[in-house]
Amino acid sequence: ERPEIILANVPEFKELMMQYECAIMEVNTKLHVLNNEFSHMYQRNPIESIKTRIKTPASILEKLNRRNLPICIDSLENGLTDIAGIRVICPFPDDIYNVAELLTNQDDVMTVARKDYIKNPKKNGYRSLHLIIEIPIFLASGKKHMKVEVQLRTIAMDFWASLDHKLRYKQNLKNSEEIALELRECADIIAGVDLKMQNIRKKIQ
Ligand code: 0O2
Repeated sequence: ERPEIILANVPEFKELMMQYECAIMEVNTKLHVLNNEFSHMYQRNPIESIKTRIKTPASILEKLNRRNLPICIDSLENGLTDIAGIRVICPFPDDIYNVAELLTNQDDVMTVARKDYIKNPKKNGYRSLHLIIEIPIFLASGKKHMKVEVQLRTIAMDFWASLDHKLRYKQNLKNSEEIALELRECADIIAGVDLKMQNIRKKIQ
């Protein structure tokens, strides 16, 4: 049998994945609460949509291997920080920072790491705000702290990232250098449009 299928059937692994699912539910609820309150106060939503995912066993094994980490529960709880992932898509750049601040200021949320690829975009043009947060979940056996990766980006940044993602899975393209350059140009244009749209919103308000 394939290694990822063996891993997927280990009881301790299944239990941990269930706990990561619970952690995602907690963060998802926090984000929905913030969105509801904000829209009640300002008649617009700072969150356009939320996507959640649990990393697949195959992807977990690939990352453990790439990072030379042993296949054990400790690696899955502390070595990898993106097993539970939430992507928050916001209409405007300032929404990203507002939502991130309101989330990380909550007293049961601890920020483990923060990477601002909006202020410091990646060389290829990738932009998003990445947070690793730790939140408690309450199980029959007691309280457990779980790490969740939260990626916040605008609708436009998400549009760019989805095309970039497709390119990365087609590495054997003949003209990939040229495509990468064009994508980089698009990323910069998109960043400009995001700010322009935000300024228009401010003028309308
Ligand atoms: P998936 O399918 O989303 O799980 P890593 O690169 O993962 O070894 P680290 O420090 O976790 O190391 O990286 P980082 O940059 O903080 O976050 C990685 C995740 O951010 C990726 O997850 C993507 O979701 C996203 N990301 C980072 N850089 C890019 C990029 O250049 N283009 C796109 N489209 N997405 C990016 P995974 O694990 O790659 O995939």
